[in-house]
Amino acid sequence: MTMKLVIGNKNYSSWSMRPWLALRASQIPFDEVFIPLYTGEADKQRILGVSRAGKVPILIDGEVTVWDSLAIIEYIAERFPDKRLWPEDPAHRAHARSISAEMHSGFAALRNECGMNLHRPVRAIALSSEACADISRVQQIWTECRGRYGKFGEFLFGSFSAADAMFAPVVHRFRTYAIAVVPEVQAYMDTMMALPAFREWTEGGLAETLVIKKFETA
Ligand SMILES: N[C@@H](CCC(=O)N[C@@H](CS)C(=O)NCC(=O)O)C(=O)O
Repeated sequence: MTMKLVIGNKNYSSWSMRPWLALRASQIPFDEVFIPLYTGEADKQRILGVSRAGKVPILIDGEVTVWDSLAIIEYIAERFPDKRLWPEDPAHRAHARSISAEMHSGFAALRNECGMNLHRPVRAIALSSEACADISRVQQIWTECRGRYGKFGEFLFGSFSAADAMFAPVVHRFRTYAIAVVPEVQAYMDTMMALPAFREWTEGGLAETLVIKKFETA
């Protein structure tokens, strides 16, 4: 039976984007189930019907239900070891897991002030010092990875990995909010934006017409 990934709006749902990208970039077949976010009780109940956590993304693999973006990516990595979603070298893998966990649990100011919104016209906004610190830290993470693993390929750990999937929405945030970045970071962003799976998600998001008012900020 084909796995199902329950996702929210591609335009806004950065957590949905992460496992979707991990699956698609790894060419793992899955069916996509779209539940529009923040439309009211009926759609919320649909999400709750799949996972009592009440949030997307959710992966359904036969009898197994996995919720939360990073847990889903870990599950996929175990289920499809040949896809090498994490780097093979244990030290590189530990590094990839550390930055993925850091992304998953941190960067609240950047997330709050620069929500993912693919159809938002590109423009800069005034950011808090906390958001600026988040941006500096992301750039430090990416620059360090490129410096250490650049010889293996174009992505954070050479070939595409779970870490790239975890940071993918930040690429959109940096682009949309016209964040000034160093050349190595721009080169990495260009690599991500050229990835067919990244483009497919972006095109899907841009084709959506649903607007979530609370996310249409400055
Ligand atoms: N920590 C969770 C966060 C999931 C999350 O916040 N999902 C949002 C959409 S991006 C959601 O489902 N919101 C709907 C709601 O709260 O009703 C993860 O990594 O998957």
